[in-house]
Amino acid sequence: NLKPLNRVGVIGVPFEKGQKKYGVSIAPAAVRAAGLIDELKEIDGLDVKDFGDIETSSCENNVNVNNMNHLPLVSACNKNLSERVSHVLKDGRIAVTVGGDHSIGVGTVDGHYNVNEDMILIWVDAHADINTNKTSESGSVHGMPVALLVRELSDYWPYLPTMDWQVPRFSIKNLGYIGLRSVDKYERLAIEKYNVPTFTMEDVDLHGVEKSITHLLKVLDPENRKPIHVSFDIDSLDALEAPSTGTPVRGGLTLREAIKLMEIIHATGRLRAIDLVEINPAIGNENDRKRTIEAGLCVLKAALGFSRKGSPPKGITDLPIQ
Ligand code: NNH
Ligand code: MN
Ligand code: MN
Ligand code: MN
Repeated sequence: NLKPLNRVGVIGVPFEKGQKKYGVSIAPAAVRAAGLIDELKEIDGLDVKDFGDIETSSCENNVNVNNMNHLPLVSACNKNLSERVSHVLKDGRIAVTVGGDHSIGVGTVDGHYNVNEDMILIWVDAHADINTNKTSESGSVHGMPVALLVRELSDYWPYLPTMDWQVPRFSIKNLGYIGLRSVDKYERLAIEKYNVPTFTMEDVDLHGVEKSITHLLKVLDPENRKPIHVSFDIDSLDALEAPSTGTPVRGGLTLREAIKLMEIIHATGRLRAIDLVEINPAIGNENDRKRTIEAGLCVLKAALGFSRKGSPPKGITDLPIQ
């Protein structure tokens, strides 16, 4: 049985070739500079270890095979990332991955699945990221990670050069969505075909974020025993809360809703991996940048046990006497 873990391992992924805009690759440095490690260390009882950044191949490779931009670079980065995530998990830590665009979800989920096939995946995003190369209108791999990961869709892909290391074994039955509000036509078809439990913003508005995530967890894991992987796209937040991202969408989660969502996930004691992706510090002004990074930090901290109630002084039971 899974017990709460109070150890985390942080991984940075300075990678942006899964989408077209400059800037997502500087997010790990920007989030670190904003105090990521120290703020996590301030969480009561949390043991934080920094596993550094993933090597990302910088060779300019503009090939666009099969409507998948920079596939060899995406593949190489994710192969390294998958191994690093597995390593962190085997070290008995929650894998905290700061991207990078969302194509890196391929590596984080692959690395998690390789250590624990029981894992369930909560994809928190404005988008469903379940396009294949045939259905994608952008050719950007950050819109395809879920389709690459799930075994049920493997027949819908051609042979993908450089991707032999990644065997899609994760079942779509263990996937749930929350936050969606910009879903492409074939993505909607896939979600309905496989009956993926999905709380769009429409559903969150109807039921509230607490009931939404509680229901999702219940459906995916009625016995409360499976490790949880949360892949959090910053654009799940409303564009007002997180403006510095490549594809902002209005009408999203408030920061308070996202914090509540993460507090509920933390309370399960079963969170084992969390990705924070798509922060783009090169978009917007200083204020936008600061707001977006702060929002990301708040989300990670809530997921890892930061309490809005504060924490009492360690080993002390009374106020100091004069
Ligand atoms: N669905 C679009 C695509 O496939 C947009 C994806 N953009 C994202 N996903 N930011 O989270 O290109
Ligand atoms: Mn995404
Ligand atoms: Mn998105
Ligand atoms: Mn706790």
